[in-house]
Amino acid sequence: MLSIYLTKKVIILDLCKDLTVFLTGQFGGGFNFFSFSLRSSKNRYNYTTFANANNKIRPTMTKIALITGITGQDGAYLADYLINKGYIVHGLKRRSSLFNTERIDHLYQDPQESNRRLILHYGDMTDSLNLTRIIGETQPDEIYNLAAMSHVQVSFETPEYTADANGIGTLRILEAVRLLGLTKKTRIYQASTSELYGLVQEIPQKETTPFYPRSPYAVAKMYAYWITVNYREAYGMHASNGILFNHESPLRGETFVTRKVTRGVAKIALGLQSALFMGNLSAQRDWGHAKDYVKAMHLILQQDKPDNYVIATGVTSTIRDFIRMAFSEIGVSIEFRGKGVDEKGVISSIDEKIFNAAVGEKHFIDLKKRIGEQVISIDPKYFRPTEVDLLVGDSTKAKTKLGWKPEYDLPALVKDMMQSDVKLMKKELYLKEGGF
Ligand code: NAP
Ligand code: F7E
Repeated sequence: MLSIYLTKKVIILDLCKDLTVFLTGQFGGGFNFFSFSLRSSKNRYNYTTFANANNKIRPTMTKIALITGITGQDGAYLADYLINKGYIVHGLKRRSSLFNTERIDHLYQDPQESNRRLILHYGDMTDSLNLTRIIGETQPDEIYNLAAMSHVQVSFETPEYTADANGIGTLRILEAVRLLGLTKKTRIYQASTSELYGLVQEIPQKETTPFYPRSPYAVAKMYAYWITVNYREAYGMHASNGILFNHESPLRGETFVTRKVTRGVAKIALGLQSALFMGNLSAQRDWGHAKDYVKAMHLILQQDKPDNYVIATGVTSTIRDFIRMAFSEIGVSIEFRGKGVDEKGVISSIDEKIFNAAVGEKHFIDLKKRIGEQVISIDPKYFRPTEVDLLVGDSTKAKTKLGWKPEYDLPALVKDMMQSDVKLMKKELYLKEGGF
């Protein structure tokens, strides 16, 4: 029986019990598109036809991506990016006692909605049966394996779990694709890391630099790196490693150093916190913006051949520098005095105009009283048993082969994070003042 539903954007034709056709389109301006999808009780096929102003028609099939770690920083930016490119995105999320989808809530669509672009599945990297079922059901064109226990220091406390989720978890994905007969269809992106370089053997680090991992996290990621290469070589799979250097954003987890600093500085500015306790301030990192880095992940899977790519800015700075830059974004100058565990950061001056514009006049008087006071201290509990002292990447290969170029430099990243955290902490202050 044929029934027709009209909504603002979609025409839905229920051809029979098992077959539905969705028609969507956008016309006008210089660019038109028309797409239709067929959904049977078992499968869904999506087709999109683009026509430009000259009416040259280029039909393309809507791609399906599966993102593990979709609730994390990178997963959220990548899901947004792919949905805007017309993908249907499936995401693996862990069951938790509280909602853990805050970073992707703006993309969420109820399961009852038709023609969904984002579909979430419960799962875990330690559960092969679950991963195999989800990959079988979703038949992805691209898998982005971003799920991991991603905190280096925590990996010293949970080494076995880290090896399982980060190392064997990657094997589970690769093997599921192979067993399901998807080796020719499904391309795989593995979230490899600059932590592989650890005790660096070369400066800057590039694709050919030998690895020397320095944490259970990095050792697990080393297994994941090589098993990805092995499946590529053994079974001809389109499986690639993105060796990404540190990338941050307003969505960065609160216990990574950059976010800890931007949140802390915003709280100190608003009088919500008096000081920040830090670990090794001399470590050097090559920090980029996560928004730029997820574009590289996508580009890597669009290449004819799978490969390994370093994604980095090529600029390295100390944690101390990052702290200075975060304070300076709100007009506060910090002077570091002393060495080792006795090092401290003291407010040396405040630019009233910059502070008032960034934070607000009403908070200036209180912070001004703190000039000369200590706001940064060292707590050795943040020192790691083995540290990665210096990372700086050479992403020439990505720039030349992928055409990848980051838009954000470090000052632009710090500005984005500080603006976001000042706004967030103002909300916190408002709630606190309201008695919550
Ligand atoms: P993140 O914010 O910590 O996100 C990690 C994601 O993995 C979260 O969605 C988390 O779920 C999920 N996850 C953790 N353990 C899992 C498990 N056992 N099963 C299923 N999901 C699990 O990390 P990120 O910064 O977005 O990084 C993404 C990936 O890139 C990670 O693999 C990381 O190791 C790697 N990487 C990151 C950087 C960087 O600088 N950000 C650099 C190089 C490589 P919950 O939300 O439930 O915790
Ligand atoms: O530490 C030092 C710390 O935790 C950076 C992950 O995304 O990037 C990340 O790993 C540096 C280290 O990131 C504190 O000792 C000082 O030298 O922000 P982090 P990470 O360890 O570099 C890589 C590329 C990944 O793959 C990982 O998944 O900062 N540091 N004081 C501190 N670090 C923290 N967390 N907290 C401090 O108080």
